[in-house]
Amino acid sequence: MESTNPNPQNLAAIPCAIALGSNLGDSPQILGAALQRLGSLEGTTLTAQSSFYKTAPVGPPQPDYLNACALIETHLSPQALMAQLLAIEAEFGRIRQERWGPRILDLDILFYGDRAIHLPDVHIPHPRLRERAFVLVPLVEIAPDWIDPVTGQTVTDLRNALGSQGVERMP
Ligand code: ROI
Repeated sequence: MESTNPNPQNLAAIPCAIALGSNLGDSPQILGAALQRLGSLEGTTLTAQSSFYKTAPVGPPQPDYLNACALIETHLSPQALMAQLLAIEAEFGRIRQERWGPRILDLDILFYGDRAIHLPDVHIPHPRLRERAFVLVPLVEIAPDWIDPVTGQTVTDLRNALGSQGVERMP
């Protein structure tokens, strides 16, 4: 049916990198289920997932986080993908409250192909990814050679510039 075809022009799927984080509830279960949900989004395939990492909280004192990254290929637009990620967060009970507060599930778009996108609620690449070891360490596992379109550096370069303090790979 034409109206429900997410890709009527058969455009190529765009590779995207997504960050996942949780520090409330059963975080390993939550991240596992969220990864499955990413792969079940319309017009979207989950192509890689990192290990899970226990990470020291950045921001105000709060419990340690569990972080991971995923790669997807999607036909969704950046805005539609963002809306779907917010919907998944809501399914898991996340209420967007305190800006730097603890959360059941946080999903962020890190990269959308090689595009730089600035819309009122969508900023891609994620503006703080270069200063966050809890993002770069999992990401280097699955996308070491991805080039950040803003700096021209690879994810490996960015991680090496930052180190991996406070980030511990889970067995
Ligand atoms: N700190 C860590 N370690 N991991 C996160 O996912 C995370 N997310 C956040 C803030 C509050 C910035 N701190 C975090 O949003």
